[in-house]
Amino acid sequence: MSNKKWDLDYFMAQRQEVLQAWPTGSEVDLEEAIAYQAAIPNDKRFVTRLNEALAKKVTLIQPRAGVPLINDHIVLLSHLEKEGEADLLPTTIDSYTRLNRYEDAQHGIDESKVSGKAMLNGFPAVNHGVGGCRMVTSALKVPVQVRHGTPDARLLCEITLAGGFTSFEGGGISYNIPYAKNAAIQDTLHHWQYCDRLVGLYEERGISINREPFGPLTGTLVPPCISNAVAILEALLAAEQGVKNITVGYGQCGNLIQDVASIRVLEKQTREYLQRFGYDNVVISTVLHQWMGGFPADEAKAFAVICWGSAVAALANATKVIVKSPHEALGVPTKEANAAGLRATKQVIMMLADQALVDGERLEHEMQIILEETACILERTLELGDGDAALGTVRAFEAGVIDVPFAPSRYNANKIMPARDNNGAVRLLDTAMLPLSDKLKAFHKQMIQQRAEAENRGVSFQMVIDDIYAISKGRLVGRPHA
Ligand code: 8ZB
Repeated sequence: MSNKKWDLDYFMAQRQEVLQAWPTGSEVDLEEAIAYQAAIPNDKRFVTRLNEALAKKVTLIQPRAGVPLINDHIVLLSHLEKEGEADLLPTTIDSYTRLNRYEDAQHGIDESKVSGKAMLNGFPAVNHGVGGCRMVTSALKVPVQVRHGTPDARLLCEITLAGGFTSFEGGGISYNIPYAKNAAIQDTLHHWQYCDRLVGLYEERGISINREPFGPLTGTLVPPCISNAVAILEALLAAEQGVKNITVGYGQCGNLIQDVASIRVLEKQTREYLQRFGYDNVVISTVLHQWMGGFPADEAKAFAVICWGSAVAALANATKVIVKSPHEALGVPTKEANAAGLRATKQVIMMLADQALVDGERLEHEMQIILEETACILERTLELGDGDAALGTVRAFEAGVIDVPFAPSRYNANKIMPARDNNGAVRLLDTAMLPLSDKLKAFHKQMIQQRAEAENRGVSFQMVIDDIYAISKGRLVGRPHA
């Protein structure tokens, strides 16, 4: 396992096998796909829209959405484009496809046709094949991204890029640890080197494709230093394979200062690490995910959570924001509810477009904390890999040097324990094997202790549980007897 650009021969040999995993793989002809991509107008490319947003310092809005049948999916995305005022569109892939269970996905398609109901929780792009994907991407004015959660996305990436999608989410860490129990990290890093090498091939031919590591990870009280470290590692791995346009992401935690600080240092530190390893011409943008944890079931309260996330995205000047719907507590939203979340978001974004958050001491301090914590984790990871980011990643997870809270993966230590401090910022109640400096460890301890005193209780696991449910119950910090 190493972070080295793959030889073309090595890639092509893998490719033979990958394309045989399902019959639609044979529809992919790389030369024809490159010609198809080259004919997509610039204003329908993801990278173009991101570059415009970066230049104008505005925040774009993007939903999640996917249904099993091609025509229904086009109707859905058209609705989000027109009624939701979406700047960027998604195609959310169903769970069977994410697990490479294409036969089960086919049953879901067939049953959806018979019943007239959506029998899959997303769009099965592999089964619909190159032609089906092109029907979707060509039907819309706005560029479309593949959003999923697939540990082995090699065939999905081949088919969707040939299918006219101009952005692809995921990475070997961020689509493994939160999504799989038994996928070894070296295996998923390898699968994602394939995807990044494929994107690199398109780039070599002048086709710009956006890549986006999945920032929020488990979406549950993930400390910024963990998600930022993972995003930066995935950026380094992608850049090595020839990726030129990366959107690094972060899931809103809930404290304004911490959230703005996280996005700012994420962008800065990603640039620094890319430069240090000699990846000079990579364009970096950022994405803020509106709250990824448990939502209130009440729609009015859900809108409030959505709007607060929108405010954070605007004040942090994130390049885009991924939008939730008022149905979040219930499941996959109707297209109307999805569009409503988008419009609420757009209103807040536009009202804050001309305002800047006053930079203050607290913001500077929070940025410094996250920068230092993330550097501790990344430097130790690189050391463990003898300077290699891929090998270091494998060893860092083995050692608990990178540890994602509440992850299902058995390749994750699951030893750290996050909890909110008295202002609702996510801190560490237990730093476990994280390689933080003594100063940083003392800071976390002090911040949690402060809260315990304010609540007249001892520091305990009960705080963690209270915090997990707090937002769905109408507050930020899980206070006792509240
Ligand atoms: C990790 C991402 C989870 C979020 C949403 C969930 C949740 C999943 C779909 C979808 C609209 C879909 N999500 N699948 N939203 N259409 N097919 O992703 O609700 O917010």
